[in-house]
Amino acid sequence: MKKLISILLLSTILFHSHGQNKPNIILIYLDDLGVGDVGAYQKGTLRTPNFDKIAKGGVRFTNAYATSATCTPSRFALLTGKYPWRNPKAKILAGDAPLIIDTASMTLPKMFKKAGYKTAVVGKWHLGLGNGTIDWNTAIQENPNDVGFDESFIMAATTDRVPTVYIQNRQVVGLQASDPLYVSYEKNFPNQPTALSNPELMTKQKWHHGHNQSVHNGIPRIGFMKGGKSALWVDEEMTNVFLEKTLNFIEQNRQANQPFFLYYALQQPHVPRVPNPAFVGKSGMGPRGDAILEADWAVGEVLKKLEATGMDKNTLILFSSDNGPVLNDGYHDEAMEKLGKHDPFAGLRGGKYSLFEGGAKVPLLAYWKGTIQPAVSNALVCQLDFLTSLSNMLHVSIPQNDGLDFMNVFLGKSNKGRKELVLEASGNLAYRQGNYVMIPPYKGAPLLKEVNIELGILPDFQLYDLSKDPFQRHNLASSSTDILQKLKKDMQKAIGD
Ligand code: NG6
Ligand code: CA
Repeated sequence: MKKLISILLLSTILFHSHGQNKPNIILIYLDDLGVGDVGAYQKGTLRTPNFDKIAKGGVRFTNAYATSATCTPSRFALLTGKYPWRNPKAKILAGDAPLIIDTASMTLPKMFKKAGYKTAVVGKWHLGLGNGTIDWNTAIQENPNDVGFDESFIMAATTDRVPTVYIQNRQVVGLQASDPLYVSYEKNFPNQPTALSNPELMTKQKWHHGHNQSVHNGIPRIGFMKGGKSALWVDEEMTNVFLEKTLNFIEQNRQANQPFFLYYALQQPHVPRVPNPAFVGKSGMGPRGDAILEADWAVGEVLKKLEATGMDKNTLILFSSDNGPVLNDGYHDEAMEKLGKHDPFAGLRGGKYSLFEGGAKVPLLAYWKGTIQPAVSNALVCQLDFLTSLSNMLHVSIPQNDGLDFMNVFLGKSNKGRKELVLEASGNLAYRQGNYVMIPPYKGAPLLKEVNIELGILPDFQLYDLSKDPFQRHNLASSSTDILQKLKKDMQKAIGD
């Protein structure tokens, strides 16, 4: 008996010292990927074998949400566990906006560090940098490394915003002192061409709305930029650049037998969609479809790496998107014209920017070979809960936030998800409770014309029963008045009014 106890003790110690009880976590986060863009959801016609491998080998959530219908607020909630509408700065940010996460607050990577993990972000940031005006030519203060990431290799904002450079930790990559980089979102620099003054520079894509300021790599962008020529990225190479950093980080930690958290934030299929030539024409749907196939390939390379090293059995992959899909988001890239029968929206009303389901409803997959049993879950889940859920799994105590512990739901062991959720689009809120969603009255145009998306904004209350009406065609506000009254009251409570 004594012998057995000491063997057990010894194996526990060994087990712990090798960190094997702590799974690696890879959060794969796409930009504007719709539910219908993941083949496994069987809503569209695009085939995504690697996304599907995750979907079919893990839990595929059919009732999953980002907190918001745009990037910055969704990412803010993802990393802090706080509702983005509590932070007035959590709006789509310019490329030179200051960091909007309080460096003193708890974050997903900080929580992992408390548990002994190494942490990294590779890809799209869009949560601001610096604490005021930013000088791109010196070490950047207030960056991902100040909110819990040991390593960062990022683009500042979006692929359609300047500066079009990579930033590794605090430095713009490849910058030469002889050609400093300047950025402005207010006015152009003297004698610098723009898409308006020099339309001939747009050799790769033309703007449809917005996106008519500085031009780089034949593509017009938002914001003005000057200099930094040696540091400017080549859009077609971005996937390989981010993938290489991702694989290196995984390999380093494998060699060190070190548990890690990797936030792999791919740029696809946000505009401008500029896939590597290897993927051009592959989808038959133009650049949007090709960009998704490129992302699917990159995710496949990560899976291959995990499988080849046996790390797949000790790695939890969470896969999702920051907001719903959009077709024409400001460039002439044939996203609409070449769509065919594909449906990124999975039939949902609205899309990116919208309070309707198409805005914040996203694909969400959880995969952990040998630990998660393949399943489809219709539990109501939200990315807001990742921080709290994972902290409980790792027994790390964190200050309370808006998130709740649904780790058993994410692991497919329970089907009891959220009872309620507040969704956000452009600062406006909707309230979900059970199968009902209520959208209070808001002022403004109901349709975002340029992108052809209904925003969910109407001058009257809207109430939908998603169990019977997932596409939000029947407003029950005037017929189900009791339910409406209850949701009004409960929403006030939820937002703390
Ligand atoms: C909008 C841009 C859009 C996209 C979005 C941010 C215009 C006209 N539209 O303002 O193209 O960049 O911001 O997308 O400029 S997000 O996914 O990062 O939230
Ligand atoms: Ca986005």
